[in-house]
Amino acid sequence: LGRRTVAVLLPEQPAAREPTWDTVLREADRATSAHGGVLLRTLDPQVTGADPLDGPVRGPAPDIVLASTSALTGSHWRPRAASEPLTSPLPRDAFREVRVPGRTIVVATTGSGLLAGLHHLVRQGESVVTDGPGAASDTTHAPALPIRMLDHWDNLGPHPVMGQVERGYAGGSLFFSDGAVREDLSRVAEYARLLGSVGVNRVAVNNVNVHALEARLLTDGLADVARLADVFRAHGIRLHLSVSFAAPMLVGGLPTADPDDPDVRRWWADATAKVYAAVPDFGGYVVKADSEGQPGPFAYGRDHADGANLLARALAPFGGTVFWRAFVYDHRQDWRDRSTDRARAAHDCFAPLDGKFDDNVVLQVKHGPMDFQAREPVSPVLAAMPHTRLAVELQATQEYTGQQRHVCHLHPWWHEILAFRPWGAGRSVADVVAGSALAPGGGVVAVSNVGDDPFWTGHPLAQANLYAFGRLAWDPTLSPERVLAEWAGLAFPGATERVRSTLLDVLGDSWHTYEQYTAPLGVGFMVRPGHHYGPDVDGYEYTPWGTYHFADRDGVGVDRTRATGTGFTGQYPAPWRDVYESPDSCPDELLLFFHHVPYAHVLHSGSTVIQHIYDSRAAGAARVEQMAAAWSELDGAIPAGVFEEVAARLAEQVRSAREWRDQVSAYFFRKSGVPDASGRAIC
Ligand code: GCW
Repeated sequence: LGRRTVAVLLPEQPAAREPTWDTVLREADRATSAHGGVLLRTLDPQVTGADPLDGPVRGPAPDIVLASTSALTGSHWRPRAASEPLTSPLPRDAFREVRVPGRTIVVATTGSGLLAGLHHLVRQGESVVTDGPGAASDTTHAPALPIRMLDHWDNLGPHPVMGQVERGYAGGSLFFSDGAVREDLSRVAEYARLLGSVGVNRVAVNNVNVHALEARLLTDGLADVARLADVFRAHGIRLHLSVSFAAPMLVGGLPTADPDDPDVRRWWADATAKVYAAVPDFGGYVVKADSEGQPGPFAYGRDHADGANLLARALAPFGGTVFWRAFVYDHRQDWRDRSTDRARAAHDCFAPLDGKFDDNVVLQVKHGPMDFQAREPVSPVLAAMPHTRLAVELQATQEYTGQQRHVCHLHPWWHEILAFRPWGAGRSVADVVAGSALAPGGGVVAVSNVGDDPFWTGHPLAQANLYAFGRLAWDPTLSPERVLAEWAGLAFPGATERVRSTLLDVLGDSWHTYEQYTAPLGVGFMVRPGHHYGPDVDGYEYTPWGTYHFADRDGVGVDRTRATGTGFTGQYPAPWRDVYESPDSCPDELLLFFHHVPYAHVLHSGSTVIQHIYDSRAAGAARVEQMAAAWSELDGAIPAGVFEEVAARLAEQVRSAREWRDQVSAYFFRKSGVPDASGRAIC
């Protein structure tokens, strides 16, 4: 907030005070005193006059006022720009920004609303207070999505196969070390602050693959979980745990985890009551059930509504929520079986259960029907369950998008997903997860890309994905360009125009570039099995994972049509069921997701499939070389540590993109025998 004078007016009664009020004071102090500003604080404004600032707050007239609506009770203060009294209550997390020439006032009813307002002001930099006749305005800001959540896939200690953070590319866990919650949570406090500043309001701290040790967080670990919850609470964030569906057996010693068993129900009710005794505002559970080896209700002949409602009923008396993941498929498929289609699995399992979930169940649906590939269609589950609270799950951790060694800015992709209209016109995915009259919204969840790395995200530029996630969860309509420019300004304060434009250049289109050198036309999974880094076109082709491209000498792609394929297109409502059904109308970028076509098939772009494979690989790798060259120009213009870290990772991205180009091109040349029409040499 620079050299401004800031007044903070908060309620006087301790009962009405939330922990976030103190954070507002601390943050306002941080944003002013460090920059030569002045903070006028009062917890007892004793508002009587027309302008409370003429009364209790002594000192220079404030440029900025942050006030809770309750602290202004009794005040008749109403700046000319204000369309209604400043005391009018606002919804949770919302704030009002009233500007008059020379003064900006933010009011909110809750601490988290006021905190959001404060961060909003900080983001505006110099223009936080404006003069002149055009400076009067009154705007209410409220998050579009009620739930803005990050899931961590952190284990308590190193896991023999996955490491401490499953699919983590930013070091170890921020929360856990040596099998327990860290003693020193000061970095977690910085993390909570960071998340609060971008509007994240829930966090799940442990992996959805719940191993034996982590299953005990729910019981033996509660005192430590409570310490973590305290840290997040101060920034308006509720804590969640991932739990094992078999917890009654694993930690409770019962012979079964059957949702219909009264002892099982009692066990969950008791365990949950103890969680709330330790963490009164606990958010709830996250559950991966019957998926990739995790236990679930299928073992007892029950469905996923039975499973989810079991936990929901334990949480309901305390206001908790179950985030039940829809990522359920057969990971032991026979690759010879061409009729089973993994893309169908979530819809087949969940769509028939619409309307059967309790009100405090959120069904958490991965954005695509497969698994966070660089390109997939939007999951049809998001259009199939109008009576169910739905959340869309994104993956900030770059499992299939370069593992934070590659620059891959995901906001344009996420923006496209949230703006997708499953019925062609009308509601978008963002609207679906915001809720309707039939079911409240479940919001948006991202798998976190953060660890104990000094840059938080391994690749320093991957911070932009974390930032974008928070901002798009607050307002999915924000343009990726605008948010990226905002991030660049905040992450590199005082940067020159040249630095900023290079950042935008390197990051802006990097998802498309990544798609170009890796995954042509909607084919996914051409990665090294297990760790998923680098190319291996047939790596998953003859495995049980259901992730095939079916390339042969004549063509490539998966026939998911109703006419001749797996029928997956039929899971979409019109018009998409028909758009995807025909190769004539299917968008190029998804062609091979929905169709098996000959290499000579001509795309809408005018190119053939095989020539597109060659051209886009070459273009993608060449673009990465340009990105690295652009970055090298920043030597000396930004902090050396960041410059060098990014330069080293870009060198690896150049190497890896060439490897992708050459392996994928060679593979399809050898399969098809069709030479590259542009004359490029292919091995
Ligand atoms: O993409 C797969 C990952 C698994 C992950 C799983 C999931 C946590 O490879 O590592 O497990 O998705 O989302 O549950």
